[in-house]
Amino acid sequence: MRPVQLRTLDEATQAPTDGFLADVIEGLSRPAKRLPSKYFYDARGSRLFEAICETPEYYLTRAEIEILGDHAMEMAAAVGPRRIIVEYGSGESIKTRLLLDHLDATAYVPVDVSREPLLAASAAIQTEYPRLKVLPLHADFTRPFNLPVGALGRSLVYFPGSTIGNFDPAEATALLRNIARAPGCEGALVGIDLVKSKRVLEAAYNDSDLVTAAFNLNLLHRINSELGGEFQPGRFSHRAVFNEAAGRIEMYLVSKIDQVVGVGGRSFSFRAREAILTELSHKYTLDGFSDMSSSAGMTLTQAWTDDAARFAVVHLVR
Ligand code: AVJ
Repeated sequence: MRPVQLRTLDEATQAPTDGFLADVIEGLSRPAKRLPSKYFYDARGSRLFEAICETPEYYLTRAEIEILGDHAMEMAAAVGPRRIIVEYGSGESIKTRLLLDHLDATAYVPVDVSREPLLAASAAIQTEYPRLKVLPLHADFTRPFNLPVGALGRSLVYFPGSTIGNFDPAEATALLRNIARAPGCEGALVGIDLVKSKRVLEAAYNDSDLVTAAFNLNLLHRINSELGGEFQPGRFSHRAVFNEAAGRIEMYLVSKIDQVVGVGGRSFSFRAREAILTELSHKYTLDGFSDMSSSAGMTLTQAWTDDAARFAVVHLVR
């Protein structure tokens, strides 16, 4: 097949990473330090995430692919024909193909903060689906953004991968409310990871090949290369624990020693064993997610799970 040249539309107002330095300084200045998880996904981080999906412990992606393989036709029937599909956090768009094969969509708008993977995935999709209008949008979907001209009409938000789990309940509700209010948007297909045993969950975020550890530590490499940070990543270790009360995996980078690290002309001190929170990954029950959707003005009308009921794809209608 002939490769296709595509241009990403950059949301002009603000590049997705403009706030990187400000967010790092703000997060490391807090008494309980944290860094936003959206900065994991530079080119290397995106590759590491794809590698996580291949580890035996990280069941999420395989479970979601199983669901799409078994139920994409029912999903397409629920969504209806001739829709614009707007995908949040599209990454490699692997799962999207399973949907597009059944969906009779008019346009596909992948939205991602990571520019190169977005472009590569969009070009590949355009080659494979020549009649589909592919309109990549390089943007941060947590901020208001405009759909590209040519993608106006009835749309569906496709939000797979349990990325919504990265947001705390208030933020996730706000995100769903924004989806519900977007002009032309009729609803969403959302992938969520379901609550299960602490053992299985913690294994998924502590794979034995240490790919997740490398993914977590990549944040420090990225601060070094893009912001002139002076982290020595070997002086931090990866930790992921399931907080049962909050129903979420919490991922941290833990300082191995007392140390001071410079970033952007400032210095931050870390005590031995002090932790930086780098990611939350919420696990839901179907009832809990349905309640949250209702409070955002959306109704959960259908849910599909894999055979082992580890993961769900739900249809929300506004
Ligand atoms: C891409 C946000 C869905 O939370 O499971 C994988 C990211 N972090 N392993 C998740 C991730 C550690 C992932 N999401």
